[in-house]
Amino acid sequence: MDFKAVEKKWQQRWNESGAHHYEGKDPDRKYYIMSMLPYPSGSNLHLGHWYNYAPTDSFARYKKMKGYEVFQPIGFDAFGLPAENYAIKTGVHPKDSTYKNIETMRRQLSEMGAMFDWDAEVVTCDPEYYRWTQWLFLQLYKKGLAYRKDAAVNWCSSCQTVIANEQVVDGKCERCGTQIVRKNMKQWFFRITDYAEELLADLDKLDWPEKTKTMQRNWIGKSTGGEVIFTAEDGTEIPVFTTRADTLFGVTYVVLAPEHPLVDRFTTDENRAAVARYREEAAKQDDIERLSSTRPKTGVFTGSYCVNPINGKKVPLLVADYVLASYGSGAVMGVAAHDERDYAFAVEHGLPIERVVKAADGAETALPYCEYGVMMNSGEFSGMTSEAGRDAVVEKLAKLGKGGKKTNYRLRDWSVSRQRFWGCPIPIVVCDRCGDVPVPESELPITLPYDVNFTPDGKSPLAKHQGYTNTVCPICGGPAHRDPDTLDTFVCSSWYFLRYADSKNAAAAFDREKIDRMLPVDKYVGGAEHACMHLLYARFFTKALRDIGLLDFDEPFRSLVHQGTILGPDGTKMSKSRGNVVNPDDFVGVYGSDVLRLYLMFGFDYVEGGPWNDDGIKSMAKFVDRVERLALKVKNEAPDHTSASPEIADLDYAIHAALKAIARDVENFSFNTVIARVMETLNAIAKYDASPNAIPGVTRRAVETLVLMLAPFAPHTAEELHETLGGKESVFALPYPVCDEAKLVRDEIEYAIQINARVKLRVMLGASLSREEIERTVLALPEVKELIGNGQVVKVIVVPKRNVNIVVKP
Ligand code: ANZ
Ligand code: ZN
Repeated sequence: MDFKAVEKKWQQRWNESGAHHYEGKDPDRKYYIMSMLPYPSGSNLHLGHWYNYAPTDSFARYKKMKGYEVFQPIGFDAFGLPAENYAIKTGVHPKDSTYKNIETMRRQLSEMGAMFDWDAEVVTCDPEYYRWTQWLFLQLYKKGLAYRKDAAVNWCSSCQTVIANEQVVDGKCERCGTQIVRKNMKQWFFRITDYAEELLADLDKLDWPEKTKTMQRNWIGKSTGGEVIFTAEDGTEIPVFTTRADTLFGVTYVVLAPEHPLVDRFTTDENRAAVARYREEAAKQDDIERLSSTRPKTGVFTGSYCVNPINGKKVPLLVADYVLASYGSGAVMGVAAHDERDYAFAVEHGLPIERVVKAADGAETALPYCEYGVMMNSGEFSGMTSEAGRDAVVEKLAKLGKGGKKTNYRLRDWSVSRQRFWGCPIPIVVCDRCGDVPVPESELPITLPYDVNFTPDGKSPLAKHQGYTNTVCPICGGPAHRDPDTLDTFVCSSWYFLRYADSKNAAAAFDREKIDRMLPVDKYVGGAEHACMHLLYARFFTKALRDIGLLDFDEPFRSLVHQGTILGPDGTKMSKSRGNVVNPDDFVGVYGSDVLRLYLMFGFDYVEGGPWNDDGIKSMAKFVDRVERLALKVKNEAPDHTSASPEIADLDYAIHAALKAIARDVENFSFNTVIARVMETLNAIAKYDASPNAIPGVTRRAVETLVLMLAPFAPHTAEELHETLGGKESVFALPYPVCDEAKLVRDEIEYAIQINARVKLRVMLGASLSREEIERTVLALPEVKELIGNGQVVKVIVVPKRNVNIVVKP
């Protein structure tokens, strides 16, 4: 087959007939499937793109043949650092390189033959798109969900920008691997923490990989415990968060985080210099390092004391960096006997250690004793178990007005300001008199200027562009300046799946009725690395926009699949520096899109991925050839649906057993077993066709079914062969063949015949035969007689429906 001509022909026909355009005729049959949108990088589509999009497209095509109205959009995540960094290196403007790359990718994606609805395309750096990103920002602002504050943020010195907590991996920048430093800056945040509980609880509703849900649960990090209010000598209250209120009688000191706002107030003059020095040192450490259990526990005394509300005991107030400002209340009660870190700190600084919990079984335990046990030396609470005592202590504190129940989340608000050029401008004007003023909606979009010097120097490039920054205040008309930062590109991708459903809307971000009909997304496919970034942000956006009244569903992605990663042939991640990058074009050029698609599905477990190996791709091409040859052979035959024979029964059994397995495996994205079944079906048809009594019309109708079976996985080939066989409509207008259970009921069962426990041959035997009949029939078979030869049959063991073992003595 001239695959190049065939691919072109069908791609053209699909385009001309608008085959992939979603009409939305019957909302009950809508199926919204999408892959995470690509970033338009400089090079061609890489194997990872193919692996993400091609099998997903096959799933979409399968759903179409199952009668769904499938909506499969695509777009480009077009703002972002790589284009800007490329520009700094080469001088090519990010806008120019991005649009050029998009052009190339559009062409390559079309060549893949995926059924994308290009009418729905979104490009996040188009003003028609980011106009609405800005508008949504303003809606969040109005709702109090976007706010600006001076805060310690994560600074990447290589990317020269702030990044969000989610984008810090093991203390390093998610993009470039540079160690992150903390920096105080005025930044925009989205109040994702308002949704911590709902984001956590709704995970239970989602058909997502368990691992990803667990990662989000851990990231949200809910912790239930109590708040205890200590009181300083001057009456100032110091709340601390604890999960172990049962240890309250064992508190021997209280520690504030170095950044805690009360540190100054409690620091006495003689300690001021030491505390100041300590705080400066601590600012250089990142949170992960500060929490490390092996790190020495440094700290300093403030010179002040506070009082334990449960027993009136006076304990010293210290500052130490193992306490994080951003968690709980930024202060902890030091229980040296029962908390490992507190113990290490107390030992290092000579603080007292008081045991107040003992093992429930009375065992002698070493300190620190961190387990739950029985309370001791705890006044009225002595003798209670930790679990009961914890609650009782918190209850008593509540009565005293010195605390109560408290829940904490690890999740922090999402910092969204970026000090870079190639991003969505923030629609806020800063006025000396009026403060932060939102740009009136009628003035959107605030367009990104083209002529900007984006050489990084730690300041936002837009700040240097006078024409951009200088503006007038929308309220007082006085001189003002625009916020010079741009938005995190994850903001752009937090709502693109909404825009897809109404991408041409010039009057609104989207029409509520329309998206309520089309969303949530039924199947979302993309990389697992987005678990605690994009996938969390998109969930937050959906919930926030629901509360603003823009939509009416709670979750954006009903069902999620992560594709695996294809590694280089050497088993490591593909990278230019390792020289192990496999270019899909090399295979598309030689074998065509369908063969590469088939191979990607057959050669890997979709969610596992694995090292690339092109040994098998040739046999995939041969398989496609064999299907074609068979189709050509029978194309002039009339299909025969009526003849019957044992061979035909075998053939039908093979076809319908395959259909049954495919129906199950496709739903699980288990494409490798699906393709194996299609290949087995071809073998069964070829075997039938080679049998002496074969009827060409029977082969013909089996080949028709095979072409339908193959269609979602090799769409161009299937269209062509369907036409060869006389089909008038697109093969995708036909239903996917379904398993006829009746064809699987066989009155014969296959038995393995063993001689001395070794399988020698397999025979079909009537399902209704008794053990004796089976024994007699088997021993009478000429092949069996030959196997026994001169030996003596000692015993025959029949395992019904499975095997017959003949014990023979030579
Ligand atoms: C006293 C205590 C005694 C604690 C004990 C534990 C064991 P999770 O479960 O992660 O929420 N803590 C509270 N705020 C902190 C902060 N800002 N920085 C560092 N540590 C902080 O952990 C809650 C526990 O972490 C709290 O309970 C507190 O130590 C500590 F035998 O209070 B605990
Ligand atoms: Zn003003």
